[in-house]
Amino acid sequence: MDIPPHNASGASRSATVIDAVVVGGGFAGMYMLHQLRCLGLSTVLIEAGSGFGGTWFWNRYPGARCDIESVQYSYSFDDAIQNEWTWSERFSTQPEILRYASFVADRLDLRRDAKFDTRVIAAHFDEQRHRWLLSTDSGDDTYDAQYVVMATGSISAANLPSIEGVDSFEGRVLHTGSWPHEGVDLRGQRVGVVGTGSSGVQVIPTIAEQAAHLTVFQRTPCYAVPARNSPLDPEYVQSLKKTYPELRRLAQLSPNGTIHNFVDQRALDTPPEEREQRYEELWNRGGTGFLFAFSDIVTDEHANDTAAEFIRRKIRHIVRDPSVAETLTPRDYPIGSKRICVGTGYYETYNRDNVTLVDLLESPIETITGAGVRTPDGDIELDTLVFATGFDAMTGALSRIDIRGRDGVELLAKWKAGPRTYLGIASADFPNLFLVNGPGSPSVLGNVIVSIEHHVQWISTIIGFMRANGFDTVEASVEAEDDWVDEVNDEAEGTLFLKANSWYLGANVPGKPRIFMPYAGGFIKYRGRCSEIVNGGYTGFEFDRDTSSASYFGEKSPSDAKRA
Ligand code: NA7
Repeated sequence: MDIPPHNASGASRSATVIDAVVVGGGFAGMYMLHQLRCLGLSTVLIEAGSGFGGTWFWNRYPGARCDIESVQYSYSFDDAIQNEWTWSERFSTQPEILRYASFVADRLDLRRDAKFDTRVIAAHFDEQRHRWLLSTDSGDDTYDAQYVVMATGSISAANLPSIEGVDSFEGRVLHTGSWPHEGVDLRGQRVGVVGTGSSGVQVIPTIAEQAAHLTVFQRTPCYAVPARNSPLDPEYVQSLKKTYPELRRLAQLSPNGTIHNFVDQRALDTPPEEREQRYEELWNRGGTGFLFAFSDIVTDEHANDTAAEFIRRKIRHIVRDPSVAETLTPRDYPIGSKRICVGTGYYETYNRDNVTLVDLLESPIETITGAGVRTPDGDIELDTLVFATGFDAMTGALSRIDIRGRDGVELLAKWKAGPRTYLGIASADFPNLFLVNGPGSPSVLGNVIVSIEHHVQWISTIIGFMRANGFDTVEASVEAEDDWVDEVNDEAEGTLFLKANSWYLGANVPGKPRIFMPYAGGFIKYRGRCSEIVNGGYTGFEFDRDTSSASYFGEKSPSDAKRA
Protein backbone atom coordinates (compact mmCIF):
# COMPACT_ATOMS: atom_id res chain seq x y z
CA MET A 1 0.00 0.00 0.00
CA ASP A 2 1.33 3.46 -0.87
CA ILE A 3 1.86 6.02 1.80
CA PRO A 4 1.39 9.68 0.73
CA PRO A 5 4.54 11.44 -0.56
CA HIS A 6 6.76 13.45 1.75
CA ASN A 7 8.05 16.98 1.53
CA ALA A 8 11.62 18.07 2.23
CA SER A 9 11.14 17.99 6.00
CA GLY A 10 9.94 14.44 5.66
CA ALA A 11 6.35 15.08 6.69
CA SER A 12 3.60 13.91 4.43
CA ARG A 13 2.29 16.76 2.24
CA SER A 14 -1.25 16.30 3.37
CA ALA A 15 -0.90 14.45 6.65
CA THR A 16 -2.16 15.82 9.93
CA VAL A 17 0.88 16.10 12.16
CA ILE A 18 -0.05 15.02 15.63
CA ASP A 19 1.49 13.48 18.76
CA ALA A 20 -0.62 10.35 18.91
CA VAL A 21 -3.19 8.34 17.01
CA VAL A 22 -5.46 5.94 18.83
CA VAL A 23 -6.99 3.34 16.53
CA GLY A 24 -10.39 2.16 17.73
CA GLY A 25 -13.19 3.76 19.70
CA GLY A 26 -14.15 0.98 22.09
CA PHE A 27 -13.58 1.16 25.82
CA ALA A 28 -9.81 0.86 25.32
CA GLY A 29 -9.58 3.65 22.75
CA MET A 30 -11.87 5.97 24.67
CA TYR A 31 -9.86 5.78 27.87
CA MET A 32 -6.56 5.93 25.95
CA LEU A 33 -7.62 9.15 24.23
CA HIS A 34 -8.52 10.65 27.58
CA GLN A 35 -5.22 9.64 29.17
CA LEU A 36 -3.07 10.90 26.31
CA ARG A 37 -4.86 14.22 26.39
CA CYS A 38 -4.22 14.38 30.13
CA LEU A 39 -0.51 13.95 29.33
CA GLY A 40 -0.78 16.98 27.04
CA LEU A 41 -0.47 15.05 23.76
CA SER A 42 -2.38 16.18 20.72
CA THR A 43 -4.31 13.03 19.89
CA VAL A 44 -6.87 11.81 17.42
CA LEU A 45 -8.97 8.67 17.79
CA ILE A 46 -9.91 6.99 14.53
CA GLU A 47 -12.87 4.65 14.48
CA ALA A 48 -14.46 2.70 11.63
CA GLY A 49 -17.93 2.88 13.18
CA SER A 50 -19.98 6.00 13.44
CA GLY A 51 -19.85 6.12 17.23
CA PHE A 52 -18.05 4.93 20.35
CA GLY A 53 -18.54 1.51 21.91
CA GLY A 54 -16.33 -0.84 19.86
CA THR A 55 -17.65 -4.37 20.03
CA TRP A 56 -20.90 -3.02 21.51
CA PHE A 57 -21.33 -0.72 18.55
CA TRP A 58 -21.28 -3.64 16.13
CA ASN A 59 -22.81 -6.55 18.05
CA ARG A 60 -26.44 -5.40 17.92
CA TYR A 61 -28.02 -8.81 17.48
CA PRO A 62 -31.20 -9.43 19.47
CA GLY A 63 -30.39 -10.70 22.94
CA ALA A 64 -26.83 -9.28 23.04
CA ARG A 65 -25.71 -8.78 26.62
CA CYS A 66 -22.54 -8.68 28.61
CA ASP A 67 -21.65 -11.92 30.39
CA ILE A 68 -19.86 -10.03 33.19
CA GLU A 69 -22.05 -8.28 35.73
CA SER A 70 -22.62 -4.66 34.72
CA VAL A 71 -21.31 -3.15 37.94
CA GLN A 72 -18.02 -4.91 37.30
CA TYR A 73 -17.97 -4.34 33.54
CA SER A 74 -17.50 -0.59 33.81
CA TYR A 75 -14.73 1.95 34.16
CA SER A 76 -13.29 2.48 37.61
CA PHE A 77 -10.79 5.25 36.84
CA ASP A 78 -13.11 8.15 37.49
CA ASP A 79 -15.09 8.27 40.71
CA ALA A 80 -17.59 10.80 39.45
CA ILE A 81 -18.34 8.72 36.35
CA GLN A 82 -18.82 5.49 38.25
CA ASN A 83 -21.05 7.18 40.77
CA GLU A 84 -23.15 9.09 38.27
CA TRP A 85 -23.97 6.13 36.05
CA THR A 86 -26.58 3.65 37.27
CA TRP A 87 -26.91 0.23 35.67
CA SER A 88 -30.45 -1.04 35.41
CA GLU A 89 -29.86 -4.79 35.08
CA ARG A 90 -27.51 -7.36 36.52
CA PHE A 91 -26.19 -8.18 33.02
CA SER A 92 -26.54 -5.12 30.86
CA THR A 93 -27.96 -5.21 27.38
CA GLN A 94 -26.00 -4.04 24.37
CA PRO A 95 -28.10 -0.84 24.02
CA GLU A 96 -27.47 0.08 27.65
CA ILE A 97 -23.71 -0.48 27.29
CA LEU A 98 -23.74 1.71 24.20
CA ARG A 99 -25.57 4.43 26.15
CA TYR A 100 -22.91 4.10 28.85
CA ALA A 101 -20.13 4.54 26.26
CA SER A 102 -21.86 7.63 24.98
CA PHE A 103 -22.31 8.99 28.51
CA VAL A 104 -18.58 8.54 29.22
CA ALA A 105 -17.66 10.13 25.88
CA ASP A 106 -19.74 13.18 26.77
CA ARG A 107 -18.41 13.42 30.31
CA LEU A 108 -14.83 13.33 29.03
CA ASP A 109 -15.59 15.44 25.97
CA LEU A 110 -14.06 12.79 23.72
CA ARG A 111 -15.99 13.52 20.54
CA ARG A 112 -13.99 16.60 19.61
CA ASP A 113 -10.90 14.41 18.99
CA ALA A 114 -12.65 11.46 17.40
CA LYS A 115 -12.86 10.74 13.71
CA PHE A 116 -15.67 8.30 12.98
CA ASP A 117 -16.57 6.35 9.84
CA THR A 118 -12.87 6.13 9.07
CA ARG A 119 -10.80 2.99 8.99
CA VAL A 120 -7.03 2.96 9.38
CA ILE A 121 -5.72 0.82 6.57
CA ALA A 122 -1.95 1.26 6.95
CA ALA A 123 0.59 2.37 9.53
CA HIS A 124 4.22 2.60 8.41
CA PHE A 125 7.16 3.61 10.57
CA ASP A 126 9.40 6.26 9.08
CA GLU A 127 12.79 5.34 10.46
CA GLN A 128 14.49 8.63 9.66
CA ARG A 129 11.96 10.74 11.42
CA HIS A 130 10.88 8.28 14.13
CA ARG A 131 7.29 8.90 13.14
CA TRP A 132 4.35 6.77 12.14
CA LEU A 133 2.49 7.53 8.91
CA LEU A 134 -1.06 6.36 8.89
CA SER A 135 -3.40 6.06 5.94
CA THR A 136 -7.14 5.68 6.14
CA ASP A 137 -9.89 4.63 3.81
CA SER A 138 -10.86 8.30 3.60
CA GLY A 139 -8.23 8.99 0.95
CA ASP A 140 -6.45 12.20 1.87
CA ASP A 141 -7.09 11.73 5.54
CA THR A 142 -3.60 10.70 6.69
CA TYR A 143 -1.67 11.18 9.92
CA ASP A 144 1.92 11.71 10.92
CA ALA A 145 2.29 10.74 14.56
CA GLN A 146 4.95 9.97 17.13
CA TYR A 147 2.84 7.36 18.93
CA VAL A 148 0.25 4.89 17.75
CA VAL A 149 -1.97 2.95 20.11
CA MET A 150 -3.82 0.05 18.58
CA ALA A 151 -7.03 -0.24 20.58
CA THR A 152 -8.52 -2.40 17.88
CA GLY A 153 -10.21 -4.97 20.11
CA SER A 154 -9.71 -8.68 20.63
CA ILE A 155 -13.00 -9.83 19.20
CA SER A 156 -13.75 -7.28 16.53
CA ALA A 157 -12.84 -8.93 13.22
CA ALA A 158 -15.81 -11.08 12.22
CA ASN A 159 -15.16 -14.69 11.20
CA LEU A 160 -17.44 -15.49 8.29
CA PRO A 161 -16.85 -19.06 7.16
CA SER A 162 -16.41 -19.52 3.45
CA ILE A 163 -19.12 -22.05 2.76
CA GLU A 164 -19.68 -22.97 -0.84
CA GLY A 165 -22.68 -21.27 -2.41
CA VAL A 166 -23.16 -18.60 0.24
CA ASP A 167 -23.20 -15.89 -2.42
CA SER A 168 -26.00 -17.61 -4.26
CA PHE A 169 -28.34 -17.53 -1.26
CA GLU A 170 -31.36 -15.43 -2.18
CA GLY A 171 -32.30 -14.64 1.40
CA ARG A 172 -30.48 -12.39 3.80
CA VAL A 173 -27.08 -13.30 5.28
CA LEU A 174 -26.16 -11.71 8.62
CA HIS A 175 -23.31 -11.97 11.10
CA THR A 176 -24.00 -11.34 14.78
CA GLY A 177 -20.84 -9.23 15.01
CA SER A 178 -21.99 -6.72 12.37
CA TRP A 179 -25.72 -6.67 12.88
CA PRO A 180 -27.72 -4.04 10.93
CA HIS A 181 -28.23 -0.95 13.06
CA GLU A 182 -31.80 -0.48 12.00
CA GLY A 183 -32.63 -3.94 13.40
CA VAL A 184 -34.04 -6.92 11.54
CA ASP A 185 -37.64 -8.06 11.62
CA LEU A 186 -37.53 -11.85 11.67
CA ARG A 187 -41.20 -12.35 12.44
CA GLY A 188 -42.74 -15.07 10.34
CA GLN A 189 -39.43 -16.01 8.76
CA ARG A 190 -37.55 -19.28 8.42
CA VAL A 191 -34.23 -18.52 10.03
CA GLY A 192 -31.02 -20.53 10.27
CA VAL A 193 -28.33 -19.82 12.89
CA VAL A 194 -24.84 -21.27 12.43
CA GLY A 195 -22.81 -21.33 15.65
CA THR A 196 -23.51 -22.06 19.28
CA GLY A 197 -20.89 -20.03 21.16
CA SER A 198 -21.64 -17.05 23.41
CA SER A 199 -23.38 -15.08 20.65
CA GLY A 200 -25.37 -18.10 19.45
CA VAL A 201 -26.50 -18.89 22.99
CA GLN A 202 -27.87 -15.35 23.32
CA VAL A 203 -29.36 -14.92 19.87
CA ILE A 204 -30.96 -18.37 19.49
CA PRO A 205 -33.64 -18.04 22.22
CA THR A 206 -34.49 -14.51 21.08
CA ILE A 207 -34.85 -15.44 17.41
CA ALA A 208 -36.86 -18.54 18.34
CA GLU A 209 -39.48 -16.26 19.87
CA GLN A 210 -39.82 -14.22 16.67
CA ALA A 211 -39.24 -16.60 13.79
CA ALA A 212 -41.78 -18.93 12.21
CA HIS A 213 -39.08 -21.58 12.35
CA LEU A 214 -35.50 -21.61 13.56
CA THR A 215 -32.92 -24.16 12.50
CA VAL A 216 -29.75 -24.20 14.59
CA PHE A 217 -26.62 -25.58 12.90
CA GLN A 218 -24.30 -26.77 15.65
CA ARG A 219 -20.70 -27.87 15.13
CA THR A 220 -19.57 -28.10 18.76
CA PRO A 221 -22.02 -28.21 21.65
CA CYS A 222 -21.33 -25.62 24.32
CA TYR A 223 -21.53 -25.49 28.09
CA ALA A 224 -24.14 -22.85 28.87
CA VAL A 225 -25.11 -21.66 32.33
CA PRO A 226 -28.16 -19.52 33.05
CA ALA A 227 -27.58 -15.78 33.47
CA ARG A 228 -30.43 -15.31 35.97
CA ASN A 229 -30.52 -11.76 34.82
CA SER A 230 -32.73 -9.39 36.79
CA PRO A 231 -33.40 -5.68 37.13
CA LEU A 232 -31.15 -3.99 39.67
CA ASP A 233 -32.99 -2.39 42.54
CA PRO A 234 -31.93 1.30 42.59
CA GLU A 235 -31.51 1.16 46.37
CA TYR A 236 -29.20 -1.82 46.02
CA VAL A 237 -27.19 0.01 43.34
CA GLN A 238 -26.96 3.02 45.62
CA SER A 239 -25.58 0.94 48.48
CA LEU A 240 -23.27 -0.91 46.12
CA LYS A 241 -21.77 2.33 44.87
CA LYS A 242 -20.53 2.99 48.38
CA THR A 243 -18.54 -0.23 48.15
CA TYR A 244 -17.02 0.53 44.75
CA PRO A 245 -13.51 1.16 46.12
CA GLU A 246 -13.50 -2.28 47.73
CA LEU A 247 -15.04 -4.00 44.68
CA ARG A 248 -12.45 -2.45 42.41
CA ARG A 249 -9.65 -3.38 44.78
CA LEU A 250 -10.79 -7.01 44.85
CA ALA A 251 -10.98 -7.10 41.06
CA GLN A 252 -7.39 -5.85 40.87
CA LEU A 253 -6.28 -8.65 43.17
CA SER A 254 -8.08 -11.42 41.34
CA PRO A 255 -6.87 -13.81 38.67
CA ASN A 256 -9.56 -12.68 36.24
CA GLY A 257 -10.37 -9.06 37.05
CA THR A 258 -13.69 -9.86 38.68
CA ILE A 259 -14.81 -10.20 42.26
CA HIS A 260 -15.48 -13.90 41.70
CA ASN A 261 -12.75 -15.91 43.24
CA PHE A 262 -12.17 -19.60 43.54
CA VAL A 263 -13.24 -20.95 46.89
CA ASP A 264 -10.31 -22.44 48.74
CA GLN A 265 -11.65 -25.96 48.38
CA ARG A 266 -11.02 -28.69 45.86
CA ALA A 267 -13.87 -30.45 44.08
CA LEU A 268 -12.05 -33.75 44.38
CA ASP A 269 -11.74 -33.38 48.16
CA THR A 270 -15.42 -32.60 48.55
CA PRO A 271 -18.05 -35.29 49.19
CA PRO A 272 -20.28 -35.74 46.11
CA GLU A 273 -23.49 -34.49 47.76
CA GLU A 274 -21.82 -31.37 49.05
CA ARG A 275 -20.22 -30.79 45.65
CA GLU A 276 -23.57 -31.18 43.93
CA GLN A 277 -25.15 -28.76 46.34
CA ARG A 278 -22.50 -26.16 45.57
CA TYR A 279 -22.95 -26.57 41.80
CA GLU A 280 -26.71 -26.30 42.21
CA GLU A 281 -26.32 -23.16 44.29
CA LEU A 282 -24.11 -21.52 41.63
CA TRP A 283 -26.34 -22.69 38.78
CA ASN A 284 -29.24 -21.01 40.57
CA ARG A 285 -27.21 -17.88 41.21
CA GLY A 286 -26.36 -17.66 37.48
CA GLY A 287 -23.40 -16.32 35.52
CA THR A 288 -19.80 -17.30 34.98
CA GLY A 289 -19.26 -17.64 38.75
CA PHE A 290 -20.17 -21.32 38.20
CA LEU A 291 -16.57 -21.97 37.18
CA PHE A 292 -15.34 -20.71 40.53
CA ALA A 293 -17.19 -23.36 42.53
CA PHE A 294 -13.92 -25.10 43.41
CA SER A 295 -10.25 -24.27 43.06
CA ASP A 296 -9.38 -27.28 40.90
CA ILE A 297 -12.10 -27.04 38.24
CA VAL A 298 -9.92 -25.20 35.78
CA THR A 299 -6.74 -27.09 36.60
CA ASP A 300 -7.62 -30.75 37.12
CA GLU A 301 -9.41 -32.71 34.44
CA HIS A 302 -11.18 -35.02 36.91
CA ALA A 303 -12.36 -32.11 39.01
CA ASN A 304 -13.42 -30.34 35.84
CA ASP A 305 -15.45 -33.35 34.81
CA THR A 306 -17.54 -33.16 37.98
CA ALA A 307 -18.65 -29.66 36.92
CA ALA A 308 -19.06 -30.69 33.28
CA GLU A 309 -21.12 -33.71 34.32
CA PHE A 310 -23.40 -31.46 36.37
CA ILE A 311 -24.15 -29.39 33.23
CA ARG A 312 -24.65 -32.55 31.16
CA ARG A 313 -27.25 -33.73 33.70
CA LYS A 314 -28.96 -30.34 33.53
CA ILE A 315 -29.20 -30.62 29.74
CA ARG A 316 -30.78 -34.07 30.01
CA HIS A 317 -33.17 -32.76 32.62
CA ILE A 318 -34.21 -29.65 30.67
CA VAL A 319 -34.36 -30.90 27.07
CA ARG A 320 -37.32 -33.22 26.58
CA ASP A 321 -36.18 -35.08 23.45
CA PRO A 322 -33.32 -37.36 24.58
CA SER A 323 -31.65 -37.39 21.17
CA VAL A 324 -31.69 -33.57 20.98
CA ALA A 325 -30.35 -33.48 24.54
CA GLU A 326 -27.54 -35.81 23.55
CA THR A 327 -26.62 -33.66 20.54
CA LEU A 328 -26.49 -30.60 22.79
CA THR A 329 -24.25 -32.33 25.31
CA PRO A 330 -20.57 -31.34 25.23
CA ARG A 331 -18.29 -34.28 25.88
CA ASP A 332 -15.03 -33.70 24.09
CA TYR A 333 -13.49 -30.78 25.95
CA PRO A 334 -13.33 -29.49 29.52
CA ILE A 335 -15.75 -26.88 30.77
CA GLY A 336 -14.07 -23.46 30.82
CA SER A 337 -11.46 -24.37 28.22
CA LYS A 338 -13.61 -22.36 25.80
CA ARG A 339 -15.31 -19.34 27.27
CA ILE A 340 -18.32 -20.58 29.21
CA CYS A 341 -21.58 -19.37 27.65
CA VAL A 342 -24.15 -17.45 29.66
CA GLY A 343 -27.73 -17.42 28.42
CA THR A 344 -31.37 -17.21 29.24
CA GLY A 345 -33.55 -20.18 28.36
CA TYR A 346 -30.93 -21.57 25.97
CA TYR A 347 -31.49 -25.29 26.48
CA GLU A 348 -35.25 -24.73 27.01
CA THR A 349 -35.43 -23.26 23.49
CA TYR A 350 -34.89 -26.72 22.02
CA ASN A 351 -38.24 -27.82 23.53
CA ARG A 352 -40.07 -25.40 21.25
CA ASP A 353 -41.99 -26.79 18.29
CA ASN A 354 -40.52 -24.16 15.96
CA VAL A 355 -36.86 -25.04 16.66
CA THR A 356 -34.81 -27.77 14.98
CA LEU A 357 -31.22 -28.69 15.81
CA VAL A 358 -28.88 -29.90 13.07
CA ASP A 359 -25.72 -31.65 14.21
CA LEU A 360 -23.10 -30.58 11.69
CA LEU A 361 -20.79 -33.38 12.79
CA GLU A 362 -23.41 -35.88 11.61
CA SER A 363 -24.92 -33.83 8.83
CA PRO A 364 -22.48 -31.18 7.56
CA ILE A 365 -23.46 -28.31 5.31
CA GLU A 366 -22.67 -29.46 1.76
CA THR A 367 -23.52 -26.22 0.09
CA ILE A 368 -25.71 -23.19 0.43
CA THR A 369 -28.26 -22.92 -2.33
CA GLY A 370 -30.47 -20.05 -3.44
CA ALA A 371 -33.19 -21.36 -1.17
CA GLY A 372 -31.26 -22.41 1.91
CA VAL A 373 -28.84 -25.00 3.23
CA ARG A 374 -28.14 -28.42 1.75
CA THR A 375 -27.05 -31.24 4.06
CA PRO A 376 -26.80 -34.99 3.40
CA ASP A 377 -30.18 -35.28 5.13
CA GLY A 378 -31.89 -32.89 2.73
CA ASP A 379 -32.47 -29.22 1.94
CA ILE A 380 -33.52 -26.75 4.60
CA GLU A 381 -35.28 -23.71 3.16
CA LEU A 382 -34.50 -20.41 4.82
CA ASP A 383 -35.32 -16.73 4.48
CA THR A 384 -32.44 -15.51 6.65
CA LEU A 385 -29.14 -17.14 7.55
CA VAL A 386 -27.38 -15.83 10.66
CA PHE A 387 -23.72 -16.58 11.22
CA ALA A 388 -22.95 -16.55 14.95
CA THR A 389 -19.52 -17.84 14.01
CA GLY A 390 -17.38 -15.55 16.12
CA PHE A 391 -14.22 -13.68 15.35
CA ASP A 392 -10.71 -13.89 14.04
CA ALA A 393 -9.82 -13.10 17.62
CA MET A 394 -6.86 -11.29 19.14
CA THR A 395 -4.90 -10.84 15.91
CA GLY A 396 -7.64 -10.42 13.29
CA ALA A 397 -8.18 -6.67 13.59
CA LEU A 398 -4.43 -5.96 13.53
CA SER A 399 -3.79 -8.29 10.62
CA ARG A 400 -6.33 -6.34 8.56
CA ILE A 401 -4.14 -3.22 8.83
CA ASP A 402 -0.93 -2.99 6.81
CA ILE A 403 1.46 -2.35 9.73
CA ARG A 404 5.16 -1.98 8.93
CA GLY A 405 7.91 -1.22 11.41
CA ARG A 406 11.67 -0.88 11.11
CA ASP A 407 13.18 -1.96 7.79
CA GLY A 408 9.67 -2.31 6.44
CA VAL A 409 9.04 -5.39 8.61
CA GLU A 410 5.38 -6.35 8.25
CA LEU A 411 3.58 -7.23 11.45
CA LEU A 412 1.53 -9.81 9.60
CA ALA A 413 4.69 -11.50 8.29
CA LYS A 414 6.37 -11.33 11.68
CA TRP A 415 3.33 -12.97 13.29
CA LYS A 416 2.89 -15.61 10.59
CA ALA A 417 3.69 -18.46 12.96
CA GLY A 418 1.81 -16.80 15.83
CA PRO A 419 1.77 -13.41 17.54
CA ARG A 420 5.01 -12.21 19.14
CA THR A 421 4.79 -9.45 21.71
CA TYR A 422 6.35 -8.26 24.90
CA LEU A 423 3.66 -8.17 27.61
CA GLY A 424 0.99 -8.06 24.89
CA ILE A 425 1.75 -4.34 24.75
CA ALA A 426 4.65 -3.93 22.32
CA SER A 427 6.40 -5.83 19.55
CA ALA A 428 10.10 -5.62 18.62
CA ASP A 429 10.77 -3.58 15.47
CA PHE A 430 7.63 -1.54 16.00
CA PRO A 431 8.79 1.44 18.07
CA ASN A 432 6.20 3.61 19.79
CA LEU A 433 3.43 1.29 18.67
CA PHE A 434 1.41 0.05 21.62
CA LEU A 435 -1.29 -2.59 21.79
CA VAL A 436 -4.10 -2.50 24.30
CA ASN A 437 -4.94 -6.06 25.34
CA GLY A 438 -2.71 -7.51 22.67
CA PRO A 439 -1.93 -11.21 22.39
CA GLY A 440 0.33 -12.21 25.27
CA SER A 441 -1.76 -10.37 27.86
CA PRO A 442 -4.62 -11.82 29.94
CA SER A 443 -7.26 -9.58 28.30
CA VAL A 444 -10.00 -11.92 27.12
CA LEU A 445 -9.55 -14.43 29.95
CA GLY A 446 -11.34 -12.21 32.41
CA ASN A 447 -13.01 -8.88 32.84
CA VAL A 448 -11.71 -7.09 29.81
CA ILE A 449 -12.41 -3.61 31.19
CA VAL A 450 -10.06 -4.22 34.11
CA SER A 451 -7.35 -5.34 31.67
CA ILE A 452 -8.02 -2.33 29.46
CA GLU A 453 -7.65 0.12 32.34
CA HIS A 454 -4.41 -1.51 33.40
CA HIS A 455 -2.92 -1.37 29.89
CA VAL A 456 -4.04 2.17 29.22
CA GLN A 457 -2.49 3.34 32.49
CA TRP A 458 0.68 1.39 31.78
CA ILE A 459 1.03 2.84 28.28
CA SER A 460 0.34 6.36 29.57
CA THR A 461 3.00 5.90 32.21
CA ILE A 462 5.69 4.79 29.77
CA ILE A 463 4.88 7.67 27.42
CA GLY A 464 5.02 10.05 30.38
CA PHE A 465 8.37 8.56 31.28
CA MET A 466 9.70 9.10 27.77
CA ARG A 467 8.60 12.69 27.70
CA ALA A 468 10.03 13.39 31.10
CA ASN A 469 13.36 11.96 29.97
CA GLY A 470 13.49 13.22 26.41
CA PHE A 471 13.34 9.85 24.73
CA ASP A 472 12.05 9.71 21.19
CA THR A 473 11.21 6.06 20.85
CA VAL A 474 10.69 2.99 22.94
CA GLU A 475 10.76 -0.52 21.63
CA ALA A 476 10.64 -4.02 23.02
CA SER A 477 13.95 -5.85 22.65
CA VAL A 478 13.97 -9.08 20.68
CA GLU A 479 15.34 -10.97 23.70
CA ALA A 480 12.63 -9.68 26.03
CA GLU A 481 10.00 -10.53 23.48
CA ASP A 482 11.38 -14.04 22.96
CA ASP A 483 11.40 -14.59 26.71
CA TRP A 484 7.87 -13.27 27.03
CA VAL A 485 6.59 -15.54 24.27
CA ASP A 486 8.18 -18.45 26.17
CA GLU A 487 6.61 -17.27 29.40
CA VAL A 488 3.17 -17.05 27.77
CA ASN A 489 3.60 -20.54 26.37
CA ASP A 490 4.80 -21.85 29.75
CA GLU A 491 1.76 -20.40 31.49
CA ALA A 492 -0.53 -22.14 29.01
CA GLU A 493 1.39 -25.42 29.12
CA GLY A 494 -0.46 -28.11 31.01
CA THR A 495 -3.64 -26.06 31.37
CA LEU A 496 -7.00 -27.35 30.28
CA PHE A 497 -7.19 -24.48 27.80
CA LEU A 498 -5.12 -26.54 25.39
CA LYS A 499 -7.74 -29.27 25.31
CA ALA A 500 -10.34 -27.39 23.29
CA ASN A 501 -10.51 -26.01 19.77
CA SER A 502 -11.16 -22.46 20.87
CA TRP A 503 -10.64 -19.01 19.41
CA TYR A 504 -8.07 -18.49 22.20
CA LEU A 505 -5.97 -20.89 20.13
CA GLY A 506 -7.01 -19.54 16.76
CA ALA A 507 -8.58 -22.93 16.09
CA ASN A 508 -11.80 -21.41 14.71
CA VAL A 509 -10.10 -19.79 11.73
CA PRO A 510 -8.86 -22.16 9.03
CA GLY A 511 -5.10 -21.80 8.49
CA LYS A 512 -4.46 -19.74 11.63
CA PRO A 513 -1.49 -21.01 13.64
CA ARG A 514 -2.56 -22.97 16.69
CA ILE A 515 -1.02 -20.91 19.48
CA PHE A 516 -2.62 -20.13 22.82
CA MET A 517 -2.65 -16.34 22.52
CA PRO A 518 -3.67 -14.91 25.91
CA TYR A 519 -1.47 -14.94 29.02
CA ALA A 520 -2.91 -17.71 31.20
CA GLY A 521 -1.07 -16.92 34.44
CA GLY A 522 -3.92 -14.74 35.72
CA PHE A 523 -4.47 -11.00 35.86
CA ILE A 524 -2.88 -10.43 39.25
CA LYS A 525 0.29 -12.29 38.33
CA TYR A 526 0.47 -10.47 35.02
CA ARG A 527 0.01 -7.11 36.71
CA GLY A 528 2.83 -8.04 39.06
CA ARG A 529 5.08 -8.88 36.12
CA CYS A 530 4.31 -5.53 34.48
CA SER A 531 5.13 -3.67 37.72
CA GLU A 532 8.38 -5.61 38.14
CA ILE A 533 9.39 -4.53 34.66
CA VAL A 534 8.68 -0.87 35.40
CA ASN A 535 10.40 -1.02 38.77
CA GLY A 536 13.40 -2.63 37.11
CA GLY A 537 13.72 0.43 34.87
CA TYR A 538 11.53 -0.86 32.07
CA THR A 539 13.49 -4.06 31.72
CA GLY A 540 13.39 -5.34 28.18
CA PHE A 541 12.46 -2.00 26.64
CA GLU A 542 14.98 0.01 24.65
CA PHE A 543 14.69 3.77 24.64
CA ASP A 544 16.40 5.42 21.72
CA ARG A 545 17.79 8.54 23.25
CA ASP A 546 19.41 9.41 26.50
CA THR A 547 19.33 12.85 28.01
CA SER A 548 20.60 14.26 31.25
CA SER A 549 17.14 15.25 32.42
CA ALA A 550 15.72 13.90 35.67
CA SER A 551 14.88 10.25 35.82
CA TYR A 552 11.62 8.71 36.81
CA PHE A 553 13.50 6.41 39.11
CA GLY A 554 14.78 8.73 41.77
CA GLU A 555 18.50 8.23 41.99
CA LYS A 556 18.74 6.25 38.78
CA SER A 557 19.84 8.06 35.68
CA PRO A 558 17.83 7.66 32.49
CA SER A 559 20.61 5.50 31.12
CA ASP A 560 19.88 3.02 33.89
CA ALA A 561 16.44 2.83 32.43
CA LYS A 562 17.81 2.11 28.99
CA ARG A 563 17.91 -1.63 29.09
CA ALA A 564 17.96 -4.30 26.50
P1 NA7 B 1 -17.39 -18.19 19.33
O1 NA7 B 1 -17.38 -18.37 20.77
O2 NA7 B 1 -16.13 -18.33 18.56
O3 NA7 B 1 -18.48 -19.20 18.74
C1 NA7 B 1 -18.62 -19.38 17.35
C2 NA7 B 1 -19.51 -20.54 17.07
O4 NA7 B 1 -19.59 -20.71 15.66
C3 NA7 B 1 -18.98 -21.85 17.64
O5 NA7 B 1 -20.07 -22.65 18.00
C4 NA7 B 1 -18.27 -22.43 16.42
O6 NA7 B 1 -18.14 -23.82 16.45
C5 NA7 B 1 -19.19 -22.02 15.32
N1 NA7 B 1 -18.53 -22.01 14.02
C6 NA7 B 1 -17.44 -21.27 13.67
N2 NA7 B 1 -17.12 -21.54 12.39
C7 NA7 B 1 -18.00 -22.46 11.96
C8 NA7 B 1 -18.18 -23.13 10.72
N3 NA7 B 1 -17.36 -22.91 9.69
N4 NA7 B 1 -19.19 -24.01 10.62
C9 NA7 B 1 -20.01 -24.23 11.67
N5 NA7 B 1 -19.89 -23.63 12.86
C10 NA7 B 1 -18.89 -22.76 13.00
O7 NA7 B 1 -17.96 -16.76 18.92
P2 NA7 B 1 -19.07 -15.91 19.67
O8 NA7 B 1 -19.39 -14.76 18.81
O9 NA7 B 1 -20.20 -16.78 20.06
O10 NA7 B 1 -18.36 -15.44 20.98
C11 NA7 B 1 -17.10 -14.80 20.93
C12 NA7 B 1 -16.82 -14.12 22.23
O11 NA7 B 1 -17.66 -12.96 22.32
C13 NA7 B 1 -17.15 -14.90 23.46
O12 NA7 B 1 -16.19 -15.80 23.83
C14 NA7 B 1 -17.36 -13.82 24.49
O13 NA7 B 1 -16.11 -13.41 24.98
C15 NA7 B 1 -17.99 -12.72 23.70
P3 NA7 B 1 -16.78 -24.50 17.01
O14 NA7 B 1 -16.89 -24.35 18.49
O15 NA7 B 1 -15.64 -23.67 16.44
O16 NA7 B 1 -16.82 -25.87 16.51
